[in-house]
Amino acid sequence: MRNRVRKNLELNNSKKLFIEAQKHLVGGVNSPVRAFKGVGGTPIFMARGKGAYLIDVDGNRYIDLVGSWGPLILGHVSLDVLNHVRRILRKGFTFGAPSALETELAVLVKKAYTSIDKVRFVSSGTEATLSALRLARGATGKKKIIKFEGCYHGHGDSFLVSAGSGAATLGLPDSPGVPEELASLTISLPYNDIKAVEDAFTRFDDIAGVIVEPVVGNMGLVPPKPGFLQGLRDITSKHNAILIFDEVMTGFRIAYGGAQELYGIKADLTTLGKIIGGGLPVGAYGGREDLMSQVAPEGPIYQAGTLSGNPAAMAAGIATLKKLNDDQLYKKLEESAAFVEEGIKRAIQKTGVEAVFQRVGSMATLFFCGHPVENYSQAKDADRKKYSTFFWAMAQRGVYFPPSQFEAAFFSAALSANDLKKIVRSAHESLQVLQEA
Ligand code: KE4
Repeated sequence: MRNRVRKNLELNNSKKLFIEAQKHLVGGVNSPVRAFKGVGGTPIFMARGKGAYLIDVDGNRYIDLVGSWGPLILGHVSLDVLNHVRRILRKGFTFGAPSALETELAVLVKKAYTSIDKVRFVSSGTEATLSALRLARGATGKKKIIKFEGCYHGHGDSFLVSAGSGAATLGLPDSPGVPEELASLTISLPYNDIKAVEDAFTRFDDIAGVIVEPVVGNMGLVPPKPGFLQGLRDITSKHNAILIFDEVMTGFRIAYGGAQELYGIKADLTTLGKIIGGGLPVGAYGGREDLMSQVAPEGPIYQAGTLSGNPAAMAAGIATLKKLNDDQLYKKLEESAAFVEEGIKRAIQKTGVEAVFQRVGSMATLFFCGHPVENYSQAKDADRKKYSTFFWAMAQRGVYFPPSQFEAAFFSAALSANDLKKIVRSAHESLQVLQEA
């Protein structure tokens, strides 16, 4: 059965709204990736989400494989989440005072993450990672931080840093506005290169910590090579440095206990976001008691936030995690994503298009290159033009892939068997479009 293909995707209302938006909002968006620079064309304005689907302002319906970049693992407007948020909102939007909901969500997070003794909620993943970095520096009295090329930890100054000239050299600003003095405290290394980390610790004795996406989503989906994460654990323990697992994307995504459950490694600090807010603004950092107890008001390391622990966001997170705490749900997610992986790999073979499909759990990326991707320099070999053609061919067939080669696709528990078949069929047809181009 062939797909219904909307040859010229009708985007007139998106076009009009984008023209208007650009007069008032920087780039017409509130986050750069939404401007579709990665795939060209008009950014698609969405009108509503419903289960596994997005409906845009021109009435086009898509199977949603972005899920707001990760939070919507249950799909759009999950009734359990909606009803709980409604109940809580009726009692008040925000108090600027403690509420029992914050404790309730913290208990759920701690049950999933045995490495977390204490939690602090914030309002975004960026707040979580920059707070965790301040804590690592404050607790160790050291200044440098190791991150990995292609990993994204939000827009905190210390993370907008690219590698210096050679491995284990001091970082350079990746954005105007980031002072060189600060960038030079960040060492940016190739992901999956444990030798480069060993060299950095040999070369520098003031490394406060290592922050890593334990499974990378932000250069496209790149899994850790066997031994890489354990290597980071061993090296940071040996050198009294803090191991920070940035699980903003992987937390409750690749397993209920995230990468730490999947790979059996305990981080010293963990950052979370996305899913724990069920679609409302939340971030969190947490970890060892001896570290977290140094954060204000218990300790001297300062961090605060007006809407931290916001009742509605807590309610959305509580309802989401309660629903997720079900092995059958992760089993279904794994089966769905594996079905799509198998179908797309078959389509790659049949069409002969040069592409590799990489996946961990319900996160995946189709790279348009001829080799597996283990780090950022390999990811950059991918053909972005081909990705853009693929993206629009899929959109015409009603499947919404991430509008960037360097982002992960996310599968939700709301996807039906027919949705999965449609994704595979559309991918096959879209790869054929590339083959015939
Ligand atoms: P936020 O500040 O966007 O909530 O979280 C920052 C962040 C931190 N750590 C990881 C591993 C992340 O993936 C993110 C944010 N992810 C991007 C998607 N690649 C958010 C989408 C966007 O920037 O609009």
